Amino acid sequence: DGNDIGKCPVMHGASLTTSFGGRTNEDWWPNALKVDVLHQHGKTNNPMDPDFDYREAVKGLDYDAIKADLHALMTDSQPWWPADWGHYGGLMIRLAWHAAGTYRHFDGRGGGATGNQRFAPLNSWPDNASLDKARRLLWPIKKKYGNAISWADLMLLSGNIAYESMGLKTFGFGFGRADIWAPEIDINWGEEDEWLAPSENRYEDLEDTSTMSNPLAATHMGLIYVNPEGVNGIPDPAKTALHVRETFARMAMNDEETAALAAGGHTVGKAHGNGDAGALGAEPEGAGVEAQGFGWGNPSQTDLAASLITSGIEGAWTTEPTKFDMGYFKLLFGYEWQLTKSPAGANQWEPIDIKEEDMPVDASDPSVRRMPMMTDADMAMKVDPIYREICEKFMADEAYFRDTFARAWFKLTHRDMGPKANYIGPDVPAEDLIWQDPIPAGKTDYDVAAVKAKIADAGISQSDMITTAWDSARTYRASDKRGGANGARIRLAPQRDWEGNERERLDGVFKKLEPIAAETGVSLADIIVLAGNMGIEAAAKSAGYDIEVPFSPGRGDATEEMTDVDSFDVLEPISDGFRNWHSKDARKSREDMFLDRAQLLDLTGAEATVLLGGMRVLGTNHGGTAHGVFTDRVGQLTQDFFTTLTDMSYEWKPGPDDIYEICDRATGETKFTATSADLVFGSNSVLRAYAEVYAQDDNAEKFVRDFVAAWTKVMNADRFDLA
Ligand code: HEB
Repeated sequence: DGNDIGKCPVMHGASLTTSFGGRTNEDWWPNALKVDVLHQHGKTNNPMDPDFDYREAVKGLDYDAIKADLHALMTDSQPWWPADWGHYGGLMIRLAWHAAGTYRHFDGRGGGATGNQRFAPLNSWPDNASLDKARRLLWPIKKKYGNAISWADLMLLSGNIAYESMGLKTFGFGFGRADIWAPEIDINWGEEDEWLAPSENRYEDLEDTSTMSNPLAATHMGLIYVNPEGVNGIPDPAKTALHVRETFARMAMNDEETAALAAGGHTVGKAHGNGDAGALGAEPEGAGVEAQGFGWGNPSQTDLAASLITSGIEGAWTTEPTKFDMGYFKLLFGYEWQLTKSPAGANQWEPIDIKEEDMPVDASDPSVRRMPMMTDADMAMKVDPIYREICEKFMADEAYFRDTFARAWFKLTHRDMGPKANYIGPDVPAEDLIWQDPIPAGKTDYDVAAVKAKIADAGISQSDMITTAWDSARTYRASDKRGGANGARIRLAPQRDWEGNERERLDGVFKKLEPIAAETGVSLADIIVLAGNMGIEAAAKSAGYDIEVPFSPGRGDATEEMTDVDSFDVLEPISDGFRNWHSKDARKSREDMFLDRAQLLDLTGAEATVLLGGMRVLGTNHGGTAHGVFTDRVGQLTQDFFTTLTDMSYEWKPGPDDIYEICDRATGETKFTATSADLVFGSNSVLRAYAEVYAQDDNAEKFVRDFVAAWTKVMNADRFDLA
C-alpha cells in the first residue's frame, strides 16, 4: 500500500475472523448493541500496578531535566531517520498536532489526551505517515523517565519544546494525560472501507461543507483535517478554504485560531515527497514482524534527509524552516504562486520568480537552494477573504501573531483535558480561558445536615429532586471532561432551555432552591446534587433501606461571563435513555443513544443497567411518561424493573409509535408500556445478564448499594477538585 494522497488503496480484508480464526459475533450480528464500548481501558489490559496513578506519578517528574533532554533531542540526528537541516522540530510539532488534531467538538472524542496514536487505526492513518519515526525518536526519553511521563504527555510536550527551540515563547503546558493500553472502540472515524475514499462519502452535499456527517471532522477517512492537494485532490484554494473552515470549526477553532494555526504550523519544517510515494511499504499495522512497528518503508531512503518521503508533497514553506518567524507570510503574500507537481506527483503550488535568497536550502546540503512550496490549504489562507484579512492583521503585528498562535496551540493541545484543575506541572498558565469552562471554587465547610433540613422544608417532590440533579449531571462527557453538575450551568442559557431539561419543571425547582443557596452561601450546584441525593435516600427508605448517599461539598456556580454559550450546544442531550426520552431530532436509535451517553458518562455495563432500571421505578421519565415504569409502587427504590423484565408471565408486543406493550400471557391484558431503551435490557444478551443480576432474590440489597454507587459516580464525575 502506498501513501499517495489521491490514490485509494483498498484496506485488505476488514477482519472477518477472530485471531484464532472463525467469524466473530460482530460479523454475524452487526446490529447488536456493542456493550463492549463500556469496558475499555480496564485493569485487564493495563500493565501498570493496580495502585498506579499517573497524575500522582507525573508530579515526581524532573521537569527541567526532561525539557533539557527534549531540547537536545531536537538536534541529535539519527541515521535511520535523518533530521531535516539537523533539526527534528518540524516533525515533533506535526506529531503533537496530529495527536491533538483528531479532537472533535461534537462528541468530545479524539484528541491527544490518551496516547491513542500508538495504536491502530491512528498509527497507520495515511495522514500519520512517518510519525512512527517521531515516536521512536522519543523512545529513549520515554524509557528514561518511565512511569513519570505518559506517551500522551510526551508527544504533546515534544511539540511544545520544538517550538521553544525554534524561537516561539509558548503559552504554557499542563501535564496529566494518562495513557490507554489498547485502541478505543467508541470513536466513529467514518464508514468508508478505503483510505482517503472520495469526500462525497461523508457529505450530503460536498458543496455545502456543513453537511459533513457528524461526528466526523475530516474530509477523508485517514486524514486529520483536509486534503492538502484540494477537495478530493483537485486544487482550488477558495473551495479548500471552506473545508478548512468547517473541519477546524468542528475542532472548536474559529477563523482567527485556524489561520494562526495553519500559518504557525507551516512556519517550520517541510513536506516530504522527493521520490515515488507509491513505492512506500505497508503502514505499521499492516507491515511484517521484521518492520517492528515501523511502516511506510521507503526503498530509496538514504542517510540524507532529502531522501525522506511522507505525504508526497515536497518542500519547505519558508526560507528558514528551523526558525519560528514571519517567513510564511513573507513568501505566501510576497509572491504569486502557480500550480505544479512534486517529484512524487502531488499537486502543490510554487512561487513565480522567487529571489535566490528567499529559497530555503536543501534539507541535507546547505550549499543547494530549493523551491519552497504551498499546499492548497496554505493557498486558502491567501485566497479566502476572511483568512486573508486575518493574515494581514498578523503580518502587520508580529507580536499579535505570536500571541494568537501560542494561545491557539495551547488550546489545540489542551482542549480535551477538561478544566484547569486537570493541569499539572510548573508551566500551567495562570490565566483562565473561556474554553476551559471555568468554575469558581465553592464553599466546603458548611453544615450539610442544616442545608438538607432547609431543602426538606422547601416542598419539592422526590422525582423533581432526582431529575433535576440527574439533568444537571448527565451532560458530563469523559471524552473531553466537559459538562457535569459542577458550575450549575443548568440554570444558565442555553442549558436551561434545552427540551430535555423541561424548562417549566426546572424553573419551579430553582425557585425553591435558589433562596436556600442565597441564604446559606452554598452553591446552587451543591444544593441541586444534595437535593437529588435526598430524593434517592427517601426512595430507598420507602423500599426499606436506610442509607445515606455520599455527598462531597465544594461545587461552585459559574456565571454567564464564564460560559462560552456557543460551545455548549454540543452538550445538549437529544436523547436520554435514563429518563426514557428520545427527541425527534435524534438520528440514532434509543439504544444507541443510551449506550453513547453511558459511555460518555464513563459507566460500566452493570452501572448503566442498575442506574437505568432504578431510575425507571422512581418515576423520573421525561414528560412523566410511564414507559418502562414496571412497578405499581412508583417512587420506591425496588428491583421491580428487572423482575418484571425477566418475568415469563409477560409477553412483549410491538405497538404503535415505537412503543411496546407488556401483556399478561394468561389474561392478555396490557400491564405496562415500554420503549426499546427498556426492552434492550432483556433482548441484548450482555445487558440481560446484568438485568438478571439485579432481578435476583439474593441481590435486593446489592441492587440498592450498586444504584447508590453508580448515582454517586455520576454526581461526582466532574469533581476533579476532589482528586
Ligand atoms: Fe501541516 C507538514 C498539511 C495544518 C504543522 N502539513 C505538513 C505536510 C502536509 C500538511 C501535507 C507534509 C507532511 C510531510 O512530511 O510530507 N497541515 C496540512 C494541512 C493542514 C495543516 C492540509 C490544514 C490546514 N500543520 C497544520 C497545523 C499545524 C501543522 C494546524 C500545527 C499547528 N505540518 C505542520 C508541521 C509540518 C507539517 C510542523 C512539518 C513536518 C516536518 O517538518 O516533518
